[in-house]
Amino acid sequence: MRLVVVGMGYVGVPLAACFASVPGIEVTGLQRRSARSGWKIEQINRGLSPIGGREPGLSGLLRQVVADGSLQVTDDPAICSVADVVILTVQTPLAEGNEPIMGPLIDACSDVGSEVQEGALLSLESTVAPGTTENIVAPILERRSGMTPGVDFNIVYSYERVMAGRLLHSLRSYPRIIGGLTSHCADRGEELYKKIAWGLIYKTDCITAELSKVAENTYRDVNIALANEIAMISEALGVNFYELRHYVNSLPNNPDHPSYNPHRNLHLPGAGVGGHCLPKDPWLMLHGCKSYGTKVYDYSMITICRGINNGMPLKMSEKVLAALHERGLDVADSRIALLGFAFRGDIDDPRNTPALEIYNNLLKLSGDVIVHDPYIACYPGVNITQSLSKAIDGCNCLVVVTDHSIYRALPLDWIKGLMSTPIIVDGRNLFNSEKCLRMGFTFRGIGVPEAGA
Ligand code: SAJ
Repeated sequence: MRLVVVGMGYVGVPLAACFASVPGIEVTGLQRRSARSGWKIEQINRGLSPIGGREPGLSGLLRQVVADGSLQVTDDPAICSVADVVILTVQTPLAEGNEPIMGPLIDACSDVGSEVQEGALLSLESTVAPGTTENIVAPILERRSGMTPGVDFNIVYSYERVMAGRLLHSLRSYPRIIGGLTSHCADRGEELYKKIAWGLIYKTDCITAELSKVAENTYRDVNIALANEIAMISEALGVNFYELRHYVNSLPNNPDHPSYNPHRNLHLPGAGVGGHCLPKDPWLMLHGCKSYGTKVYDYSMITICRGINNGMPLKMSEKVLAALHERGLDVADSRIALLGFAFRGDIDDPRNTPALEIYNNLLKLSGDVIVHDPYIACYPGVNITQSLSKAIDGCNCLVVVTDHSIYRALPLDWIKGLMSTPIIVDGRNLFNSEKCLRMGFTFRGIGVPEAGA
């Protein structure tokens, strides 16, 4: 079988490597020589992963499949003309007004449509507004190929569920949802994904699969917003949110009998919600409803929750100002150090990171802000270092933005010895507030009542 994966990103790379490790499957990665990602072509063809951070098993698998010739990457779409399967994993970012930017997907569909061969299977894995496969992707493929989708070739929508930090594990073990343009298409999709997915495979239609994907992430975004709101209320009432969360989530949850178990899963509040999924997918859901819905629905909660999560970076900046003020310090004369720039702990992905807004807010006020991140060495316009002592040395306020594991183990006396004034603002509940107070720190934390409150 000849299989092409379009887009060598967080989804395409592990996917290509997994399929390439299956005997009898020859994989070609298709990557445009764009300024941002063109370098990945040579990087992967040297057997090196373009994905940083901790990704168990990925580097070894990639090295192996490139070495044995099962995987190579090209920038030439003509490879699709001899492909039995083409999987599209291109990004679908949002524009300013939270409308999807369809250019990359449309270009990829046009390239593939011109080359696709009769009988091929095309799978779209990118997260899209519900309705995109049938209303945008299929018509482009039909126009460019001159063939009838679902008859002359097959189309499925099967969304990726890869989690940064555990890309291979999630790709292989999580259940796979396959939406077919026709039931035959769905059957072809099942045959394909059974070769790499050990989990359950569910078959449905395209719109149900598309909506399931964005609903999956909207559920998480809304739950994080709930945690953030209850954390603010906890602070106002002098309650430690994390103690409260322990009690709320203590309700039993027996997966064998969920129907009569009052399951609760309060998520975690924090410095903000970043990444390429949660800030985007709720808007894709709403765009699909608006564009392809057969009736108007005046949704509100999802957009309000997006607003709550987007408001957390400002809450962090406010806590920094309050903590400095408590020590009689003027932010304009203060040096501030942020711990963490990646959008999530132990990865190197800075996309939509809340750290950028916190950095820019504080830089406007203090003029002296430095960021530490163990996985990110540079970022345009950001004063970033990978030396912890350089970041902390002489600073007046230490701000925890990302829950990288290495921060949990930092000795508080070492931190205090380096700082000019011992102030910690903790956006990820990494430090014990009572211990910090006992050691003479001024402490603020998301979901943590102020001392003496
Ligand atoms: N976050 C919170 N509180 C939480 C959980 C996350 O503030 O309780 C923040 C994180 O700090 C981060 C952002 O939200 O800034 C996103 O975190 P995430 O853990 O949701 O990570 P993502 O964006 O990589 O989400 C992906 C999603 N996977 C796919 O779309 C395939 C999501 O569906 C998964 O639930 C999530 O990984 C996961 O559980 O790892």
